[in-house]
Amino acid sequence: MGFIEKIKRGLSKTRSAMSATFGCLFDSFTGANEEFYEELEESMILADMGVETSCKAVDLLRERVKEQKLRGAEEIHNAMKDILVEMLDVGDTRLKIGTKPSVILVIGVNGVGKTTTIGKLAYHLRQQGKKVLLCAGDTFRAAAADQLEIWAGRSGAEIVRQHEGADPASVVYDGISAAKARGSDVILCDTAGRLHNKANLMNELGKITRIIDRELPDADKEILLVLDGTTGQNGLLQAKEFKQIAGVTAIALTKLDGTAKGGIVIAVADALQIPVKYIGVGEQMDDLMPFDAQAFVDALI
Ligand SMILES: Nc1nc2c(ncn2[C@@H]2O[C@H](COP(=O)(O)OP(=O)(O)OP(=O)(O)O)[C@@H](O)[C@H]2O)c(=O)[nH]1
Ligand SMILES: [Mg+2]
Repeated sequence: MGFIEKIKRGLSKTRSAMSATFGCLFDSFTGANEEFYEELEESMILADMGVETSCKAVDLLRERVKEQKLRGAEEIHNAMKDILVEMLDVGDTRLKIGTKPSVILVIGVNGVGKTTTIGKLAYHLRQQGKKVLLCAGDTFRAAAADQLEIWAGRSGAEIVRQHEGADPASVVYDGISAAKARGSDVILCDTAGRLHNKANLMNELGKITRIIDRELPDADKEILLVLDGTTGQNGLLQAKEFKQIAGVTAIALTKLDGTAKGGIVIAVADALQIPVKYIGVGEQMDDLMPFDAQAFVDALI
């Protein structure tokens, strides 16, 4: 299956919801009047683009329609798509992992899909010929490292783990030493999502990033925040917290195959001004797609 087909299939729920609202609106288009703009904004909010982002998108459209004297449904439809693509363009969507090794620290709350995303990402990087090392920084429960180990086996990555309850920063330290010794290209660090409170989380992530900065001062680093696409605006709130706490550099939105509200991707990129670099559209190894704004908007609308 090609890239476009795959992304369309992964977003099929959002796609059909959007065609029922957004699509219908353009099908019955009689002119760019106030009612049209209001309904357009409503259909975006329904797709979870968020009130602020939807409002901004429609305002931009109004301006463009006026400036460029657009009239027909198709012209306006295309202008709307262009605006969404522009709003999604908030930075380079490729991972910055040029140094050997480079580090991707994967963070996010409980159950959003961190470990699965690491597994899929490891596979994706292995396909590009990279030597990948997984670091089991979620030491909260033994099963977390076991789950990561299964993904290491599937994707052809190596893994460094310790016992349950070990200090995550020390696992990361071990991971970095192993990567240096073995000549790994990329270290992918898993972390626990179930920390009791914000102070706790800040403390732990702080310790991990200090180790990374100390041991690999010149390496490329990404702090990849994983968000569950089905949690909608709540995910956006989480993201804002993590942005403050951890200095997020990239976002992966998961489980978009399970939601009709994929507009959350646009809300997240616009509200945080952090690029979405990957989207998850299933549980299989190849169900992680590098994010492409144009392909995403084409698949959505
Ligand atoms: N449908 C679908 N399911 C997904 C996707 N990504 C992850 N999942 C599922 O979501 C569930 C949780 O995934 P995990 O990777 O264990 O999540 P986690 O963030 O590591 O969870 P904790 O370690 O408990 O914090 C699993 O059942 C995954 O298979 C996706 O893109 N689509
Ligand atoms: Mg996990």
